[in-house]
Amino acid sequence: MRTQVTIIGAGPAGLLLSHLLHLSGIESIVLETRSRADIEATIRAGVLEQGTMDILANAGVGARMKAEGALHHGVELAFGGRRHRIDLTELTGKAITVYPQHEVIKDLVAARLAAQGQLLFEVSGVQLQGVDTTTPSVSFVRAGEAARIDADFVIGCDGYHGVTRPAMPPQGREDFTRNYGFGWFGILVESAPSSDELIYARHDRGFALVSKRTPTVQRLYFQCDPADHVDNWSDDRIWAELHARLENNDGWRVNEGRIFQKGIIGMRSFVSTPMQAGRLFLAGDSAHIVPPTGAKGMNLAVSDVNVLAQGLEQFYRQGRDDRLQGYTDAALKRIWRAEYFSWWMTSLLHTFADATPFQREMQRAELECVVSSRAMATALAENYVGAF
Ligand code: RFL
Ligand code: PHB
Repeated sequence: MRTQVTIIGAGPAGLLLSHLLHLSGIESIVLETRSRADIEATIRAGVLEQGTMDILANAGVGARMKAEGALHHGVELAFGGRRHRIDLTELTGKAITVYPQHEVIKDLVAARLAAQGQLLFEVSGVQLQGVDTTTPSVSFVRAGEAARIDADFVIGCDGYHGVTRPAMPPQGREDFTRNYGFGWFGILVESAPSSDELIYARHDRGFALVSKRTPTVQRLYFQCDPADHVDNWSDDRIWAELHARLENNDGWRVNEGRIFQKGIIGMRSFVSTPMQAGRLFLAGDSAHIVPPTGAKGMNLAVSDVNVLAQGLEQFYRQGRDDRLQGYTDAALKRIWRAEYFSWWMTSLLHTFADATPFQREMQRAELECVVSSRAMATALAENYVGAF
């Protein structure tokens, strides 16, 4: 097989890149280890920045997002028994949309298939060859048969645990990592949302987050030990923990309901540079990870491939590669900003096992500053909506 661009991974980055390239008349093939049903059912992110919505809408995949996504004009910070609203729209003129990542995936898969796009699901043994040449290839196994795709470019959109980052030439690579030593316990709950807006809560027992998916499904998280196991948490224990962390003095309580999904994720910050080596590029989680407190991961994946698609379009239309050569620098500006904000939100809202009493007071004082100073609230709001 031959194509112009081989894309490894059918997450938001890989699917959107394939679609953007198609709109520019560039052919691609997407390779994915999991099944279509599996990628369309995996529960992950929920918050889309305005810029992400614009990119999806301009690519013709925004109709359901606009109809079914929930526009949010503010978020709440809760601590010391009180809730404080940050008015995103008043402070920045922008808003965010809560629309689940797996719905974005469904919309992108449908768009690719409607345009006869080639998505190869359930492949295994993906390996890269000739990444230092102008004719890189990818070999894999599909339905028990060995296959190979030759292309002009290979793009790694295969997430943090993928095969493309390890295939980057080691010379000159620099990785930046921070592990936080805690995780998030996430649940899906059958019940009406407890709050119209997201609530980020800091409590001495640990962080908690109230979000939602649909008018009948809530998404809730609480800080936990990343090595803990979901089986250690009965429904009663989960509700007791959430009520304790979300306690407040105005009588508001989180709505209980049937818990139909439980999972634990670790929290880390990670950036791997450069994001290009010859004809091999990385985009999305394959190159960088943020802790979910800033709700930035999927938004970064979308902005990476938006930059990359423009570079590939310039290459094929004008025979120039200066945009492609500038990809790492252009993408990293936004990535480091999101890394900073995600680290800051995480530091502000979680409990740290090694924090001294002094550090705990600094955290409390900083939260007070954020909710009482318009300047600090504006800085949070600008970063949260992605106005940078
Ligand atoms: P993905 O989504 O991980 O997709 C990678 C795909 O590649 C496949 N793959 C391979 N395919 C072929 N060959 C191989 N060798 C392969 N190895 C892997 C995988 O099966 C998969 O389908 O990466 P991508 O496209 O870069 O997208 C990144 C986002 O998924 C991620 O950043 C977000 O989910 C992060 N995130 C959030 N982001 C936001 O913008 N807003 C949020 O509110 C938000 N909340 C979250 C989050 C992530 C979370 N978890 C579960 C980590 C909340 C949570 C709980
Ligand atoms: C979610 O709804 O899954 C969600 C919302 C905000 C975050 C992280 C996750 O910061």
